[in-house]
Amino acid sequence: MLGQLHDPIAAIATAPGRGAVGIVRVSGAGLAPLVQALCGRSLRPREATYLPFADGQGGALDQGLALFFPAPHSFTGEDVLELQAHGGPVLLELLLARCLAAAAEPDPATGRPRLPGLRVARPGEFSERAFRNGKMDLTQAEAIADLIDASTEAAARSASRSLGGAFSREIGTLREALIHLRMLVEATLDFPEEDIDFLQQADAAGQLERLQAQLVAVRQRARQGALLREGIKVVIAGQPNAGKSSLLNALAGAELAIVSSVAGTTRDVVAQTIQIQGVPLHVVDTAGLRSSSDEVEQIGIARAWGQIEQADALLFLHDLTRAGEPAYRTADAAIREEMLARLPAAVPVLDVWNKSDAAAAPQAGLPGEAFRLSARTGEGIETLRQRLLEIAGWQALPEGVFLARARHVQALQQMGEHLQQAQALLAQRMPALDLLAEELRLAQGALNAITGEFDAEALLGVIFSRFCIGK
Ligand SMILES: Nc1nc2c(ncn2[C@@H]2O[C@H](COP(=O)(O)OP(=O)(O)OP(=O)(O)O)[C@@H](O)[C@H]2O)c(=O)[nH]1
Ligand SMILES: [Mg+2]
Repeated sequence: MLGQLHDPIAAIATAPGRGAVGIVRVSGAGLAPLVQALCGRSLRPREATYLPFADGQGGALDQGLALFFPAPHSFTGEDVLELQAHGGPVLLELLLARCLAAAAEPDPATGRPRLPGLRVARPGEFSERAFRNGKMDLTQAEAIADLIDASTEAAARSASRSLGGAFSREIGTLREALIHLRMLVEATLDFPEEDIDFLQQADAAGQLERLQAQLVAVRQRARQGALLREGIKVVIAGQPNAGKSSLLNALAGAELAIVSSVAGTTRDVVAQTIQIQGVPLHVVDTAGLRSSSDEVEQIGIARAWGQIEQADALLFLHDLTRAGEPAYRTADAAIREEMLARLPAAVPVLDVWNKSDAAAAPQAGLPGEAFRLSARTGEGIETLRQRLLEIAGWQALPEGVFLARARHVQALQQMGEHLQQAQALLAQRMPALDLLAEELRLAQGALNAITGEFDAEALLGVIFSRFCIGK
């Protein structure tokens, strides 16, 4: 495995298909002989040189730009060679194959292979090397993938902010505060005669409280970042003919799902991702819920329940024109009961009354604040969009959001839980210092997992060696 980590690697770095330019990239230690073979000359560091790429038989595969980045000043931290050729898939495959062959051939100068072990890179391996060689931390490496995958402008901008290190810096600030606190506690452990007075004098409780407050702010922004990246799933459910498919179409601005006055039109699940202020919402239209003897409709209803159970938010749609019918209200109540039984408590349910255009003014028995709209005329749709954003938990934060992943949010939450435990311990009259130290250590473990820094123990050692408690 270790050998694998250091193997030289090569890959076509540009997207598959045809384009004006295509890039083959090689990373490894000691690329100079390979550069010589492919380019017929040595290259000045970080300067583009226009030249023919040698095919190994005295001819040229293509003409293009060659760039050589000697270690450690490269993306991966190793020697990197970039060949920018014309962007034809066959040509690029040939160029990549030529790199592999030239690497295996003996170097005329030494008689040994030019670059032993050169192989095709696995997905993400260049970034992995950049991470392993300390060129970036994990959040930045992930941000590269997120930037490439970004489906909205807002997501791209915040991925770019994470890549620039905005998220890492926030984590770094938390880490510093935490390490300082750990130093105090561990020092107290090492010098028991100092015990708790020492912690009190150093205001350990105050430090812990401030750290919690900082964490809350970072968590909030990370949650927003994760929302931008992953979005939420909104399932539209309700009785047949309530206008669920019409509402999906209205939200999407396109005729995606079949609409008809026949109750039980929708059988399959129809999903569409829409954006509201850059936040992706995966909206799902489902079959109307009722007891049915139609086999296909039954399958559709079972699928609808499957979707409901996976929803992050539920849009329970009702027909306003039927609000006065007791049987209709009874059926709605039965559906609601089953929804509540099947949904985790945290999933919000938004009641929406559709067909406001066709209904007479205020319906008896409806709560005054009942949310009305018309999928047909579009009345109330904009308000619904805003409501959905609120339900998703989106707040436009003033400092700008950095893109984060669910795993980051979870890690920050874990850290918060350990800090809470630590606070509880510290609040006791005779705190169990070893338990306190352990909770803080676990908190730091959660934090380190975010950036992929596992050297915190070593770091503590360094700090401790210089740490003087004044005696
Ligand atoms: N007046 C009025 N009619 C609407 C509105 N929305 C939907 N309808 C009509 O209501 C009927 C049912 O609409 P759909 O969108 O197919 O309803 P659905 O809830 O998807 O129905 P199923 O797929 O059968 O569960 C159609 O005739 C629509 O034209 C609305 O806002 N106002
Ligand atoms: Mg439908």
